[in-house]
Amino acid sequence: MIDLKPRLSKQALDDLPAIVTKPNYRLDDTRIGIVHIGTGAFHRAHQAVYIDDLLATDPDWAICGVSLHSTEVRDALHPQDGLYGLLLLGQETQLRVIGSIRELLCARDESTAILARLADPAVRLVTLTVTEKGYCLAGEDLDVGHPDIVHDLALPDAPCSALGYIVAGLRQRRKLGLAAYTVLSCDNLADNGHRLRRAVLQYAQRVDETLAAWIEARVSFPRSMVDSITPATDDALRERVSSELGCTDAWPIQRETYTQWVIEDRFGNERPPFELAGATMSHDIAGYDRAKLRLLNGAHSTLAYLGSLMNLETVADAMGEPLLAGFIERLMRESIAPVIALPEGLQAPAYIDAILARFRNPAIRHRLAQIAWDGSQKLPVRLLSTISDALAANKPIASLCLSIAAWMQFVRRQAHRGVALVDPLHESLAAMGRACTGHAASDVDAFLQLDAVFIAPLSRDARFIHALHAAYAALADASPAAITHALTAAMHGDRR
Ligand code: CS2
Repeated sequence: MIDLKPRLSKQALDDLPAIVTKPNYRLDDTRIGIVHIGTGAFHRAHQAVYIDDLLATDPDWAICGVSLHSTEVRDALHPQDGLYGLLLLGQETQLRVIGSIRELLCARDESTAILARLADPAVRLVTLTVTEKGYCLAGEDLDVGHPDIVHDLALPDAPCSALGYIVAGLRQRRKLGLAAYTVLSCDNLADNGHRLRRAVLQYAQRVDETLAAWIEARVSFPRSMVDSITPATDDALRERVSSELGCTDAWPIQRETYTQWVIEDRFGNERPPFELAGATMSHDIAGYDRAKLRLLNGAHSTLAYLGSLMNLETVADAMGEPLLAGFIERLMRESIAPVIALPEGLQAPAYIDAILARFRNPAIRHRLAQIAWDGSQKLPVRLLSTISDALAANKPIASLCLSIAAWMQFVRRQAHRGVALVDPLHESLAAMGRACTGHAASDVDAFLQLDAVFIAPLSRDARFIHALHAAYAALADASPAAITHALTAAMHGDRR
């Protein structure tokens, strides 16, 4: 059937149904103040919405969205004047049109325009959501063998990585005598600002030592904690949003109603009044990101691997399985919460209750397969750091090790089925998965050789290795029956 609906655009705004919330500012009155690298769903569901709330009072903070690799987002949103629908899924649903992304550029063919934006004095803030792998780290340090870093170090004025662009922009600013911009990581990484700063300085050091010193002295890298569950866009969402808008939206976004953003208030240049849009400005956010990554994301990844092995499809489906839901709840309450220092004012029981309710949200179909992506990057910050802390405190780790063993079994199953993993280490993981025989000690020991994931001293800790062998063996052939058995055993193991 031919779709006769007009495309979502500036012109179409006036004719949108009254029930749709629209930008409460004139798009043409705004000016770009932020360059954001990584225009994926999370950015458009989270930061772009906070900025959309601010533009009526402060029109100088519109966003220039930069995609590093794919042209898809730009090509979808350009004909829509950067506008897109955001469906908020809670007890009631709400549809908004977001207008804060006023320019879209793709590094593939608009590198000069991106560098010009980075040198624009009106840009005072560069933000990024490039996911764990976009930081090009090996452990805590810059991965100097990473192909993108090798490329950028050879051609620092024609970069392809986020670090390369950040540094190329700062280099121009220094040359032009302009103030530096603040660089704010909005990625779901522990200590995201510190890690980014370290990687930027290590990279800049290799480009030009005096530039590295200038960056060290002038650029601030605040930390931030971001939280909002954002399932990937699918055709059902495209159809639903386009039909509710009465115009075609090529790339709408969906997310839960809940959203949180805690930002360290340490900006070297002017910043948007984020607090007016509901963000929390703080001087100590370490506790918040630890709590979020280890409780919410640690539980999410566990659900993703165990749930996928049980042939379940979504987080809500997994939470509908009483044994798995019970395991997740105990994992958070008994294995994770007791070994993390929570920030003042954050009460673990209430925080965990809220996470469980969010996971059960029936309005959201958050696919476990999406959360299972990039396990090699996610497990260290989400679960392995908790295991290290639990061992240091002499606390039980059987349940936590079951999460890690479930990932290994998941890798093994996908490899044997010939299903490609979405993971920067997919090639080595597939080879390892194919070589797995089901013998716990040899399979687990092969995975432990992945030193980008399992870092010493944890990877050599006899208690960890022993618990991991036991968890992997308990999952046996990773059939749903074996998993049921393993879940029960792990919970008893930790209680002994
Ligand atoms: C999820 C996160 O995909 C994943 O790995 O755990 O994206 C999660 O939904 C967000 O961090 C919630 O803020």
